[in-house]
Amino acid sequence: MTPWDKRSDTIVHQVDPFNAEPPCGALADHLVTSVDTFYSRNHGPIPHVDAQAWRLHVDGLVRQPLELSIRDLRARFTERTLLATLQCAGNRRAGLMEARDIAGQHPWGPGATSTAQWSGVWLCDVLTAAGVDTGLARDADAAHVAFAAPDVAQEADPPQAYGGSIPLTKALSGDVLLAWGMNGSPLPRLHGAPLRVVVPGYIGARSVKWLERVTVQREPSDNYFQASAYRLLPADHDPSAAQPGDGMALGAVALNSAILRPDDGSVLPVGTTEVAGYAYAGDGRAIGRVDVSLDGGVCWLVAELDDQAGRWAWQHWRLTVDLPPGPTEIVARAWDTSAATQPEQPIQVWNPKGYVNTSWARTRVTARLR
Ligand SMILES: Nc1nc2c(c(=O)[nH]1)N[C@H]1C(S)=C(S)[C@@H](COP(=O)(O)O)O[C@H]1N2
Ligand SMILES: [Mo]
Repeated sequence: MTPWDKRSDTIVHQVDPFNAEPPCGALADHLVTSVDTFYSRNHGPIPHVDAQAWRLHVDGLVRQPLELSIRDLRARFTERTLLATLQCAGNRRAGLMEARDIAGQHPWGPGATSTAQWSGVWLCDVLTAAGVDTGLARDADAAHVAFAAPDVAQEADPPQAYGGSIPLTKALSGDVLLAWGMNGSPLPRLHGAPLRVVVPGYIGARSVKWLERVTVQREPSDNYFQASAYRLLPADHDPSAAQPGDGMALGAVALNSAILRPDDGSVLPVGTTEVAGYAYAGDGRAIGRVDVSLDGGVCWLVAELDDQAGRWAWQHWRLTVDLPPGPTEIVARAWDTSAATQPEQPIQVWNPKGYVNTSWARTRVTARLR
């Protein structure tokens, strides 16, 4: 049995803390990922939260600190739904590891991303009720909203409960959800019940699960997962010697895509086969086009792209290609609406902690005559 009711073909990177992704074919075709397929990323043990006793604390630079039960949240604020893709910053790390070693990190494939229909209340409605300091709101770039959770990560230095932050501008922009529902059902414990943050367009790490406290403050969170982890270090930086604040904090997701079908290493008949995948542009941009090449990027074919199902969801794409006999590496690259595209090789974006592999999607297949 796969833990946490995940599908039987789940790729489990670690049982405790639980870290798992679906085989990539399971993500093909479906705009919304079912809960049993949705990836799971945890830095500590899954906490038991007593939903009756639980309260959300809203404090910091607010005029009216709040303490809200789920019932209060439901009664005081309008329920909203948000279709949003979550993507771990470690998605596709395995591709970086093939190019150069990365120590002590899970080799995530392209399945550390999934999409759900989330329900709950807008964070901005709750912050407005708390009366965010208007002076701050005018200078919102200089301020941050920190999220705190109870799960203690032993891997953190020093061991500490999980947390993170986002800029106040993002928090007030709308679309950041405090979610109690996932795909029309109550949010499962594994995915953050009773309440989690969903920060669409940002790396999954900011979508804090088992949320306990929201704090408006002048500085980003000093939590390990904001100040030390989820930072893009220069390629020559020794991660074991890194200090808090080194490198770039990751926030907005970068343009990315992956091939979900055929599986890497497939043996297929010579002739037509369908290539399918996802593309995701991240914060504030959309996918403009996806191209596929069978000859290492000399000639490109334009894939058929699904309509965008909302600002914050990935788009699936597909293309029927004609496979010649023998081995072929199929590559794909997405373009966003700012005409940015993906870099060719993983080594070009390699970094010591293995985040944000935005290089071309690749799958190697062999075609045989029937
Ligand atoms: N409290 C808490 N929230 C967390 C994490 C965690 O370990 N603890 N992991 C983060 C990371 S790195 C990701 S990618 C997403 C994964 O969400 P999921 O497990 O629901 O897929 O949750 C984020 N929120
Ligand atoms: Mo993540």
